Amino acid sequence: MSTAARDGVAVITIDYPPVNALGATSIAPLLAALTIAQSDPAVTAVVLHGANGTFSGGADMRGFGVVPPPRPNTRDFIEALETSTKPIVAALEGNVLGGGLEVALGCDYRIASPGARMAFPEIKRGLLPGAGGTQRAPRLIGIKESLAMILGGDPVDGIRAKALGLVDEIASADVLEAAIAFARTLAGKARRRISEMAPQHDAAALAAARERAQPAERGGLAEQRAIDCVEEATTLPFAEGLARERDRFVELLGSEQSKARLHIFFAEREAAKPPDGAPAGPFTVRTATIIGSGTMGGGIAMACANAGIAVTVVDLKPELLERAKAIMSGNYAATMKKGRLTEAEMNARLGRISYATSLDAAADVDLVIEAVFEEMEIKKDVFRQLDRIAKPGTMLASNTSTLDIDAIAAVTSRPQDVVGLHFFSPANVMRLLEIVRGARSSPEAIARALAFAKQVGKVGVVAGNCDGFIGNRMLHQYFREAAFLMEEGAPPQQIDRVIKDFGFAMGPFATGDLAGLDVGWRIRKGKNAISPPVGRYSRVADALCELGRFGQKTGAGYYRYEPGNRTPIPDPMVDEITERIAREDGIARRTVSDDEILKRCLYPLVNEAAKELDEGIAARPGDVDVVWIYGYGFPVWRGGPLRWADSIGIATIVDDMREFERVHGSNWTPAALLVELAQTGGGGTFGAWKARSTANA
Ligand code: T1G
Repeated sequence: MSTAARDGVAVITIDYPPVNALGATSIAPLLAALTIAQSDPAVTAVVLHGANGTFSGGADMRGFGVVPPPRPNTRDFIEALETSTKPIVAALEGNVLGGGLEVALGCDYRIASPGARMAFPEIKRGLLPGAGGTQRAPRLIGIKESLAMILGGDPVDGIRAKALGLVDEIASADVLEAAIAFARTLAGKARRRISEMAPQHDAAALAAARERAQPAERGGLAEQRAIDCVEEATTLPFAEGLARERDRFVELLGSEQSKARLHIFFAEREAAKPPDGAPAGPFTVRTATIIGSGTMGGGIAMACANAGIAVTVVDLKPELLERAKAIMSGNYAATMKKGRLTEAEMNARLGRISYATSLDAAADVDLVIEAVFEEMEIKKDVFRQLDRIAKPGTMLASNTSTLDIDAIAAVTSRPQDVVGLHFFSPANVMRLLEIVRGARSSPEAIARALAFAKQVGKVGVVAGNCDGFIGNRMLHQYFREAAFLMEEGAPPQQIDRVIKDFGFAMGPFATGDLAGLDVGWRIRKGKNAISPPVGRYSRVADALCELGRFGQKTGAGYYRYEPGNRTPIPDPMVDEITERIAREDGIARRTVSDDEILKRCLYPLVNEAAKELDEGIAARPGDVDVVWIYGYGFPVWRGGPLRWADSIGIATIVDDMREFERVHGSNWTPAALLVELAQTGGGGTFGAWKARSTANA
C-alpha cells in the first residue's frame, strides 16, 4: 500500500495483520507500489514503514514447506529495493524481525523509534537469515556484532541499534514523520547500498563463535551454517556469499531440526487457544492475592508483579511474610546486579507486592491463587474460606501439583470459577503453566486462565484433571522405567549420560537429586495422590530416602556431592543398594545398551501421552510437546516427545514396545492410540492425528 508523494517522498506501507509477515500476498502490493514510485517524476525518495505500529515480524513462516515456494518472496522484495532508482528510507518501530530486518538492510537508511525491537530470530527457528542478513549485517555492523545478533536471535532496541550502526537516526517523536523528513534531504543524492560496502574480517570473533556453537548433531546445525555464511561475507564477493546463504537456508528449511522448532513455535500459539474453541475473551488481571508465602507463593507473586499486577501475599505468620519479602527482594537485587533490571524497575515491582495475614485480602481481587502446603485438607479449608470471602466472579486457582482439583472445587459454591494453575519452580522463571480444567470449570474460566498465562509471560497449556496432569504423569513413567534399568544393571551415570547425549540438560537421576528424592517418597507414601502408584516401582529411591539420602540437599542421593559442589559423583554405595534390591526381587543383572536405555526412558513418555490424548487429558499432540519443551527441558530441536516419536516412526516404536512387553510385562502394552497410528489407516503420525481430531471436533 502506498500514499501519494508528499514533498517528493512516496510512503509505502507493509500492511498484513497481525504481524506484517512477509509472504507472496503481502509482498506483491509492495512491489507494485515501488514500481509506481520509480516511474513517478514527482517522487525523489521512498519511505517504507509498517502499519499498526510495527514494521514486520519477518517472513511468513506459514508458507515454509509449500511447494513450489511462493513468490515473490522476501529476497525478491529486497532485490527490488536495492535496484530502485530512488533512495529508500526504512521507518522502524515495533517488531523488526528476521526478514523484516533484512528488508530494512536493503534500504539506504534506517530511522528507528527508541523502543523498536530489531532481531534475527531465525536461529530460534533452526534457520539463518536467508534474505541477505548474513551478508549485509557484517558489512554494516561488523562480524562480531553480527554473529551476536544472528547466533543469539535476541532483539536490540533502537538506542542499541544506533550505537551499533544498524540504524542511522533515532526518531524523537513520530518515526514516520522523521523518516519522511530524512528522505526529503536525499533528493538527487547517490544510493547507499550495504552490499557495496567492504566487510572487515574478524578471525577472533569467528573462532570464538565456533568455540561456543553447539555441534550440528546436538541441535547446532543452524549455528554452524550461519557462522559459515558470516565468514564468507568477508571472503566471497557479495553475490557469491548471497548464493551460498540461499543454499544453506534451503538446507536448513528442509532439516528436521528446523521443522521441529517451527512445530513448537506454532504449537505454543495453538496451545494458547482454548481447546474447546470457547472465545478467549479479553481478560486482564489487575489485582491478585496469593495464599501462601513459600517458594511457590513467592515465585508466583513475583511473576504477577513482573507483569504489572498489584499482588498481595497472604500467610498466617508475619515472620513468614518477612522471610518471603527478603527472598523476593534478594531475587530482584540479584537480577538488577546482572544488569537485567534497573533499580527503578526493581522498586516498581517490589512496590506492587503487599503482605497480609488475613484471607480478607482476597475479598476484592480479580484472581486468587492458593499455594499452601500440598495437603488436601489444608487446601480445602482455604477454599471454603475463599468461597465465603472472595467477591463473585473472582477466579479461584490452586497451584497444586498432585491433588484432585475437583475435590478442591467441590468445597466451594462456585466450582465453575475454580481451576488449577500448576506453576513450575522457580515460578518467576519457568515458562510453563499447566492450566488444570476441573470437571465443572467453565469455558470462560479456562479462557481467562489462558489469557492470564499470556499476561504473565507464561506458556499456558490446558490439562485435564488426573494424577500428574500432562507433564508429571508422563515423567512418572519415565523415571520409573529408568529406575528399573538401574536395577537391571545400568548405573545411574550411564543412564544420565544417554539422556544428556539425547539433548536434555540432565538425566533422570541427577534431576531427582536436584529436585529432592523425598518429594516423590512423600507422594508415594501419601494418601493425597488422586490415585496411589499403579504397578511395581523400584524400591531403590525409598531405600535411599530411608537412609536420609534425599539428593543434593543432603549431600547424597543417587550420587554423592562434595560440600558446596553440585557435581554428581558416582557412589558405590548406591550400586550396592541396587544390587541388594535386585537380588531380593529376583532381578537378573546384565549389561544394558545405550540404545535400550534411550528407548526405555523415552517411549514411556510417548505411550503415556497417547493415553492422555485418548482420555482428553491433553487436547492436542502439540500441547504435550510444548509442556515438555517448557517444563522439562526436552531438546527444542527435536520438537518434543510426540514430534520426536513421529520422526522415529510410530510403527517402529510399537514394534519395540511389543518386545519390551514380552520381556517386562504390561507396563509396555502400547496405548490404543499408538496401535491405531501404527496401522496404516491410522495416518501414522501424531501430526496427522491432530489434524483429523481437529477436523472431527
Ligand atoms: N509468520 C507467520 N505467522 C506468524 C509469524 C510469522 N513470522 N509471526 C507471528 N505469526 C502469527 C502467530 O502464529 C499467531 O498466529 C499470530 O501471528 C500472532 O503471533 C527470510 C526466513 C512477531 C513478536 O521468527 O516472534 O524471517 O495463533 O501470538 O505475541 O531470513 O509472533 O493468531 O493464528 O506471537 O504479539 C522470523 C516470529 C521468521 C518472528 C509477535 N521471524 N514471531 O508476538 O503475537 S523467518 C520470527 C514472533 C524469516 C528470513 C527468515 C511473534 C511476534 P495465530 P503472536 P505476539
